[in-house]
Amino acid sequence: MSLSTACRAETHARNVLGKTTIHYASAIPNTKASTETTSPSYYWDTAPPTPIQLKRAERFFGTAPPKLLFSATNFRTVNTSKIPEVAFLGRSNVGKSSLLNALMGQNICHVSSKPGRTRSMNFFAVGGEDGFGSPGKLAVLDMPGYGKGSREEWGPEIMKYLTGRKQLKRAFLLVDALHGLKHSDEEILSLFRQNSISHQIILSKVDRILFPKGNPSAARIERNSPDLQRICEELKSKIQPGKRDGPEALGEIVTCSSETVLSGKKLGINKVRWAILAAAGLGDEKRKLLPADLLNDSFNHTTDEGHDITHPQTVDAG
Ligand SMILES: Nc1nc2c(ncn2[C@@H]2O[C@H](COP(=O)(O)OP(=O)(O)OP(=O)(O)O)[C@@H](O)[C@H]2O)c(=O)[nH]1
Ligand SMILES: [Mg+2]
Repeated sequence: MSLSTACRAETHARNVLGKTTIHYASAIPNTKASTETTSPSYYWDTAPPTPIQLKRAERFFGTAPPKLLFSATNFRTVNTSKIPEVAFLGRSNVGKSSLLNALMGQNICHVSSKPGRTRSMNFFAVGGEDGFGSPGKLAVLDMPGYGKGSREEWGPEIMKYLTGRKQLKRAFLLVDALHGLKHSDEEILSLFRQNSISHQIILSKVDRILFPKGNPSAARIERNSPDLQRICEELKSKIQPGKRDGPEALGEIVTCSSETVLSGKKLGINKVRWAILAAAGLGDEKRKLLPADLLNDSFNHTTDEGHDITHPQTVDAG
């Protein structure tokens, strides 16, 4: 994608859906300040993250290796914790554990092509020590999926967690880009609204839309983005059906692929990272990025084998 095309997509492309203006945040241009090529995400209640915010989010997750805090098979056995939490939910096989691995830069969650692989709620601390005894400033939570291959009794346990957990800042609901929203997703969306649980949609496995055949490339993103845009537009009315039964999903749909690397980064992962920080109230961290950080990508090195964050010895203070 040319710089001018990307800038145009980033700053000008807006689609008016009903009374809402959607900011179509497409590939971030390949400038020295940001080398990230990413899939288009959709922001109509919020502003798309800036390159600096994306870098900050990447840096937050790269500060220290993730740490498994605990696993629980029912809500009663969930440990107490003081740090903010975000949870990843969705149908089995939608890509929750893969996304968490991509976010944390380590293959720490179990991934399988067989639905129902994750069988407990797994809490991971990220962002480095909080200074009050916790190994992380934030906990991210991998949940068992619902639907095919899942255990019947998970539904009530997940709901107990969602409604009873004070420090839960947001539930991220993954929707498979190819399969779209299913009845079970609509049911959980309705429960989110009825129980006033803050939630937003992540569109997973977008490589299947953007690169149905052939290798990932910025040109293919540009060519196939209208398909992705159409999927998001259709989702919008379903996730924001009006406030009749409670607060709707946040008006942003972040799209990602945990298995596609472009320009050395997995597609859309920094945008998901930023959405997490924003949800947890950690987005306004005062720590400054030095100009060198924006030019030097060395702390987030990706190999063909996967996303691999090397943790810097020092984090700039201030
Ligand atoms: N094409 C593609 N496949 C993916 C992507 N993310 C995950 N997968 C594949 O989807 C399958 C399921 O991935 P998981 O991460 O285990 O899914 P899950 O939602 O955690 O599944 P459960 O734990 O069973 O609920 C695996 O075969 C992954 O390799 C993606 O971005 N693109
Ligand atoms: Mg899983």
